[in-house]
Amino acid sequence: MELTEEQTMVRDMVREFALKEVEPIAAEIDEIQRFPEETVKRMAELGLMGIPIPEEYEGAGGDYVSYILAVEELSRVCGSTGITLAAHYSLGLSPIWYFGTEGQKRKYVPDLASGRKIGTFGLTEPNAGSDAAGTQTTAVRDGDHWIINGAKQFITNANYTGTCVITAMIDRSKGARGIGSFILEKSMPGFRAGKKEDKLGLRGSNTAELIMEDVRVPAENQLGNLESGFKYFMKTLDSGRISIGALALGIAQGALDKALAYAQERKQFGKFLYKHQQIQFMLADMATEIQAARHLVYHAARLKQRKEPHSMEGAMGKLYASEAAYRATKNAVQILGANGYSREYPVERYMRDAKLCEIGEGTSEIQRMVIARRLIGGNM
Ligand code: COS
Repeated sequence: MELTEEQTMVRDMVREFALKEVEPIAAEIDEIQRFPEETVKRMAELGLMGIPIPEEYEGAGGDYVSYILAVEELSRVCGSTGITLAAHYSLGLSPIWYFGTEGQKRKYVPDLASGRKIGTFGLTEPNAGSDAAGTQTTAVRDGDHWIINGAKQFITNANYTGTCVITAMIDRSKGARGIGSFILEKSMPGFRAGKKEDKLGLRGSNTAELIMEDVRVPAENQLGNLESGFKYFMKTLDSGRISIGALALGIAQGALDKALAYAQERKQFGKFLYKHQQIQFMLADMATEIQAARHLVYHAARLKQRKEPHSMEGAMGKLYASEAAYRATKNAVQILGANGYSREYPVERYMRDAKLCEIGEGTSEIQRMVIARRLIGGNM
């Protein structure tokens, strides 16, 4: 697929880093659910934590497609590392970068873009998952502060976050229009991470609760106003879904890499697996779906880069790539047979990791809803 010279350079650099420093620990961090702080530090040194952010704000001054390529390449060897970067950049840093005031950007973006701090996004709650507007966290005005109370759930990077953007209900009578967005710092009294989740997949990524008890947040930390708070979160998800598409794409490609290698090593009935037509068909379907997914995800990324609407295209990329990744990883396990089912080989990890892509940042059902709404709205 056509990439610029710079995009190719970023992809190759991340590929090399991923193979040398990420893949060797991928099984271990999955097994013991260890967040790889050393990898995040290295990603910061390599400028990966804020690829599309200008150098003036301590980013790498690259483009959005390069960032998507970085998520894909990391996920090709380790989905946990891929989602750590995707959640940090697309969900934690982006709302401040795209919707913050100049003062908010100057205060928060450099620490995030340089990787000195990790970003998080607090939307999901025990009763507000797919129904994003169902938030029960509240923000009550007190002079020049907001007092925030509530709890967020399944928050990626929660135990390691420095800066977090969250939603809170200001005026329940207004529904989604009564929700505000706020920037919180981990150091604010009353703000803490809670229980870490024990997950099926992406076990090297950190997922935990965020708890807010009478957190006093300065009024200037509100992101936008009451009219825009919820919309900024929805727009953040529109773009975030492109990075989950890239996560799925990387996982699927990684599974195909492993299945292809195995099919050329393992002999059954006197010939290599890849010479059996059933295996060839599986590999061909995997490769075809991965290529289709890549077109959809890169297309959405290019729209985002050109600042064009990409809500539907991002949802299509995420939906297709996630479902293709789950099928591809299941096939990879099947091709490796009993070895595929064993933890000695990485493909069972790929399959567990792929499942999250059909759930996080909007389930496949939500993606279909977003796509259908755009179709009915005539935006095709
Ligand atoms: N961009 C800009 N504005 C948007 C938007 C988008 N993508 N999606 C919705 N909005 C706006 C609407 O235009 C509406 O504004 P007005 O009242 O001014 O017309 C407002 O937000 C409320 O929208 P709507 O009425 O459509 O809200 P719903 O409660 O029906 O829910 C969905 C909309 C389902 C799309 C939303 O709840 C959603 O995306 N849910 C999934 C959340 C998710 O992905 N969670 C995963 C965890 S976060 S990692």
